[in-house]
Amino acid sequence: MDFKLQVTDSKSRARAGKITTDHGEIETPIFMPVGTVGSVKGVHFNDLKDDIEAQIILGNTYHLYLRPGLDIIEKAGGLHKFNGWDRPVLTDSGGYQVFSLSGNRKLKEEGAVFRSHIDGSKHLFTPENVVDIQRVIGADIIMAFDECAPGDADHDYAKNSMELTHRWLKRGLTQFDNTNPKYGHNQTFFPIVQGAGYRDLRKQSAEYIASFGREGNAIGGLSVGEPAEVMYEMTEVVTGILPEDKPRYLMGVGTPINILESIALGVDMFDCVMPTRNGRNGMLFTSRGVMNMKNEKWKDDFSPLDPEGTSFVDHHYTKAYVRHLYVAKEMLAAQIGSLHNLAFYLWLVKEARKHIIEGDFAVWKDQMVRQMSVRL
Ligand code: PRF
Repeated sequence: MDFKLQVTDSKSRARAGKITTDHGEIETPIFMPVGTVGSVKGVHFNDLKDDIEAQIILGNTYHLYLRPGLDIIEKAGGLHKFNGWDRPVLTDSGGYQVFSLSGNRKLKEEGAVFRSHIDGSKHLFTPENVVDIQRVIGADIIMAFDECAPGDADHDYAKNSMELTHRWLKRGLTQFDNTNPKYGHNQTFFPIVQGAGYRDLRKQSAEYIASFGREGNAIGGLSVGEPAEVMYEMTEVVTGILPEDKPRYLMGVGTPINILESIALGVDMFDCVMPTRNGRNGMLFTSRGVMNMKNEKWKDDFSPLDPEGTSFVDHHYTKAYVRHLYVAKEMLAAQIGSLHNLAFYLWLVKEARKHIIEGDFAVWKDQMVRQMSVRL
């Protein structure tokens, strides 16, 4: 993997860059649609590629390991061959999913013992085996195994959790550096900064993570229930320490406003279930604000879904028709909402990139934040 920092904004820490992988280029800042089980829920790959031009998608180690299982993925020749997505893929390590999804999990020095949310079977994830699993999946970018402390963790808990994450990182790196890709394309490994809502821990973690000089770095443990100001403050501490010449990935963030504010703080990569999950439920993000498509007010509004939208669905369907589909619980409603929201997120980061390059990012960002705060 290679990262070229192209432009740094003079009035904020925002950056424009380009990541090159064996599966193609990624222009940053970028949003990565979430494809948990190897599919972006409700969205065909031709729409992802040709309509909204997604450059990279995310998959989850936890889900893919449990189902369909590594034997099937390996037999297919890796996830790219299995699902037909030939652009870059990043896989999350399972650290976060084990804690948020599986019942009675137990943390040990060795790793995390957990029960499958599918059939209750017992499994162990270690910093080593999640590297092996991500090798089999064939992700272009592999994530370290970490513990994401709860948003309200006290300092003691957060410190111990961060130190465990650091010890796990060393083990994961050793495993990564002593194993090889399976399918002929290169893979890279991103460590993850933790430290909950504590400046001292965030600083310590960012310095530790930076010391490894890996090809990219991630910020975890944010957007887990803490106030947005805390998230921004922690992000600012960390981006002030992580190397300038490596991409920075803020995990699981966030709303369109969170994304613009974090780009201003020097973040390059994002993922979040929000566009697809909220899209399925009828909450649509636009450059003029948020629409609840189930609302009565749209019932006879025959204007296009989003006149300023970039996707086919924005111009082809009317608000009244899409509202009807949601009310009737048609699966097409969820498909339209997901595609619209992903198109909007990808437009937003592309536009941010354009304004960083043109030099008026800060002004544009403030204007967009105001516009997007409206409830339509
Ligand atoms: N760690 C990992 N994945 C994550 C997170 C984390 O802290 C978060 C927190 N926002 C989302 N996804 N491995």
